[in-house]
Amino acid sequence: MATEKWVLMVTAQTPTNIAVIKYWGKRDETRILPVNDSISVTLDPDHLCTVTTVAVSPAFDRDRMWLNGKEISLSGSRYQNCLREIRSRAGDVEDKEKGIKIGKKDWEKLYLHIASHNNFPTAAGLASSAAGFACLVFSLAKLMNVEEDPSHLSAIARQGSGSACRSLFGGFVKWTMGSKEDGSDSVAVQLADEKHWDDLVIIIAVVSSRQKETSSTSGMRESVETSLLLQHRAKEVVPKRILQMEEAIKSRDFASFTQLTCTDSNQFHAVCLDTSPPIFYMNDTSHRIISLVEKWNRSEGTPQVAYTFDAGPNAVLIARNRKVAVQLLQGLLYYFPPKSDTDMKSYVVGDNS
Ligand code: 2P0
Repeated sequence: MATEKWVLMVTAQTPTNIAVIKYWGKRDETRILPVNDSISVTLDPDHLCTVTTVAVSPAFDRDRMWLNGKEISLSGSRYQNCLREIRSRAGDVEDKEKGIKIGKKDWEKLYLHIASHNNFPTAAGLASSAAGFACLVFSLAKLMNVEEDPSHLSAIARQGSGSACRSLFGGFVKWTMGSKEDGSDSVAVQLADEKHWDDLVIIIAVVSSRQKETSSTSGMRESVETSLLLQHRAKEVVPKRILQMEEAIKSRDFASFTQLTCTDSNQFHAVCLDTSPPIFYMNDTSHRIISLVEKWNRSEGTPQVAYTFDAGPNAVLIARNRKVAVQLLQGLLYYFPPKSDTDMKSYVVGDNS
């Protein structure tokens, strides 16, 4: 390692992902191991993403991190687990131009500075830890020359936030729950790449920008402890649904994809209602959007739009193609006209054309 002062840095950008078969419930809280498999679609990198720069220098005296410009603590176990796992896999790094040589062992004595930004307004209530932890792990792996494939990296990102493991890949991604106690087989795998089904357009209708009252982490803990429906869902429903969804994605069967996506979202929210005390993530506007899409799909005779809602009231709408997306946006603006800046806004996030 050269003795003079230097800084080596890497910047990466990682999009968030939207689950079409939901992850809800952990069998191991520390390692973040889920009670069922899940499937998601990763958004385009230009939308709803995190940009992270990681830097290393002998001038740094401790690990530090800034999120959207504000310093945050790295003392939590989720950050510590990710940093430890990455450091333990660090390789030799050489930058001939700068005359920097870092040996494997040197990483134990070097500290990191991390700056992370979400390119999506946090006020929209869609900020997700998925893109954040995926980007952190990916950028650190690049900086430290960690020679692991994305699935192995996904198992590290998973320890930051469960859904983060799915953001290590583009396109359609499955998070396999795994069966090993140490979580080494609880990894993400790509089912289909970004180009496989690029007709789809994803529209996010921001219903409320308010912070959710129950975090996903505590909500799923309460569901695991109290909901019998969650047990039934994890054991009996999701395993079959995962196979059906894999088939629907493979064959680009939009009717089947829509039926599975909508039903799974509704069951996830039914589990939330079955939790004691019940958790309400959707509101009246969310329910009105569901009714609108259901009526439209029925009147067309064949599904045009799939809906899915995460741990909040905002609608994620997946249109079968660009033409349908335009009609959908017109419908949303007609039925939910924005009265002011703070009213519902729609963000088209999946339009590649
Ligand atoms: C999902 N959600 O599959 C589901 C659907 C929300 C509803 O993953 O505790 O932030 O960090 O593992 O990943 C949100 O949960 O929770 C989530 P932790 P995470 O996308």
